[in-house]
Amino acid sequence: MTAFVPLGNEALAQGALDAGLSGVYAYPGTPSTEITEYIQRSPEAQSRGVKSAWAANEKTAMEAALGMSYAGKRALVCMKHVGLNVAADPFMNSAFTGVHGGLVYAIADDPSMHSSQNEQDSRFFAKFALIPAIEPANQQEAYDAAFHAFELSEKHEIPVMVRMTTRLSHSRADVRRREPLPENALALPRDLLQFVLLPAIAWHKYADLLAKQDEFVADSEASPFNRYEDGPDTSLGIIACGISYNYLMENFPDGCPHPVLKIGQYPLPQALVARLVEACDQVLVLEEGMPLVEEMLRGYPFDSGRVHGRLDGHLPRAGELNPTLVARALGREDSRRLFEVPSVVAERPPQLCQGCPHADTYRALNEALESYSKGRVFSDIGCYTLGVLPPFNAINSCVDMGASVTMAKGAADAGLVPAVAVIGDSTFSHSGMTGLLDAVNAHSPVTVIIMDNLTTAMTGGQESAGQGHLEAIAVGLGVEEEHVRVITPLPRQHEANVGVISEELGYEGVSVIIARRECIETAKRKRKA
Ligand SMILES: Cc1ncc(C[n+]2csc(CCOP(=O)(O)OP(=O)(O)O)c2C)c(N)n1
Ligand code: SF4
Repeated sequence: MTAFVPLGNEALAQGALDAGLSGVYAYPGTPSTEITEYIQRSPEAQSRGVKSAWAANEKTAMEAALGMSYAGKRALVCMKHVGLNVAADPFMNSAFTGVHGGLVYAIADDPSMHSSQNEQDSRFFAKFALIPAIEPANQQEAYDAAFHAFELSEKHEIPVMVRMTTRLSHSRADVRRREPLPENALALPRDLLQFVLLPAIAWHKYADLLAKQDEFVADSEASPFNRYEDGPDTSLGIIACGISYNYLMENFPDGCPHPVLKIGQYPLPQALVARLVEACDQVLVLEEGMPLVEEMLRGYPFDSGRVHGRLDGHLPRAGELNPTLVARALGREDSRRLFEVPSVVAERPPQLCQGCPHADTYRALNEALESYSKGRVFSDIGCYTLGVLPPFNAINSCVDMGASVTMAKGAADAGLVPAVAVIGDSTFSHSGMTGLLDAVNAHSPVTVIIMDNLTTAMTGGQESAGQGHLEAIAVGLGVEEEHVRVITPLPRQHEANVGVISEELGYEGVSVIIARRECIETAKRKRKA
């Protein structure tokens, strides 16, 4: 078939389309966003009617995909690593229900936290849920992973994770496409109680899941994503997982002299691992993220100090790997050009765009708060988190999506009154609404400012689920209508906005101020289009 030069994310997306995808369900988050955007832009997906609207959050996305799988069709779910925390409930339970149509979870991890609040390794989640995971090493494998994952998923009636990482998601290489597969027809599961996790059924489901584990290992032993490459120098054997295989090979352009076990499918292929461990004196484990494989090898009788990696300082304990770090771990530091950012690239702290509506909201909020002690603004995650930096110095927390409203409530419960939450429109519909209901039920003295820039700006301007409904949602959740206020964050409205915020700060109940003006970047893009 034809070749093309996609991002890793785009390769996975095209692979899913070619593998007979009927729907993608996702909430945006770097580095995963392009998977869904690619499908949304694809003329082929449009002509086939592949479903691809953004969900309100990762949990709703995963459950909708599970519903599509129930109806017999192939569904893909995409999110960043922290999104999987939000979707953890359906994720874990879907391993018990199993699937009907193929179900693939594309989870993009962000080691080194380029655009994330923490560093996690989703392979642990796959292990926790006892489901297979595929970790592509390059763009071709990302494309092929979609086919393989859907095949595994339907063969074992189990959801399958495809774990991506930032560098693979966001770099390009040529990929050869395969002959596309047709989509599945609409069909109900043979057993109409398959998805009913009542305890009596869940007992059996758990037994089924445990019974499948040996089959998963057998599949891993034979997987095209796992490969044993022999080498003459057995003083060291190397286990290279996912993209770290490429970092290894960059150090050995003429071929690696050591035996290498390339890992791209989990659970670990036990026989292949045993072969390497038995053949070599020492074992170096290269893995992007956390030392999952290294931890599994440690503590076994064969270990006795022979297993090296992130846990014994051969590689840094945290952060992304790169060819230079791998060269150092191999004691070959001088043998190759080091992977360094050229000094011509000047470091520049992130900042709000000139003319950003959030800047005007923060100026008004700071002035309205002048008469109170500092430290009472709980923020959320979005462009507005940049309000932590000068010249605003406006916020005091940023923990996880939705935590602004609930932390403000808890602080108000403790006596910090007024307590302020600032939350974007997308984050509010993702996970702020339930916290607002808690605040209403407790009549907590909190002022919630919804920074409504009419988009999900931070991840590139996707539509936001609550758009057009925010006032109705606030009132529907029980906020009194007179305390649902709308302001326009513009310099010429500054005095009026300070006035509204000051009034609501003085109200000893729940108030919601919607600061509404379109993100100027989204507006520019719309004008250009
Ligand atoms: C659980 C989780 N999912 C996704 C993300 C990625 N992400 C960070 S902020 C954000 C939404 C930003 O939109 P909004 O709240 O409207 O604020 P804006 O950036 O538009 O100011 C997203 C999707 C994340 N950090 N955590
Ligand atoms: S992208 Fe939009 S919301 Fe984000 S800083 Fe720029 S103008 Fe503000």
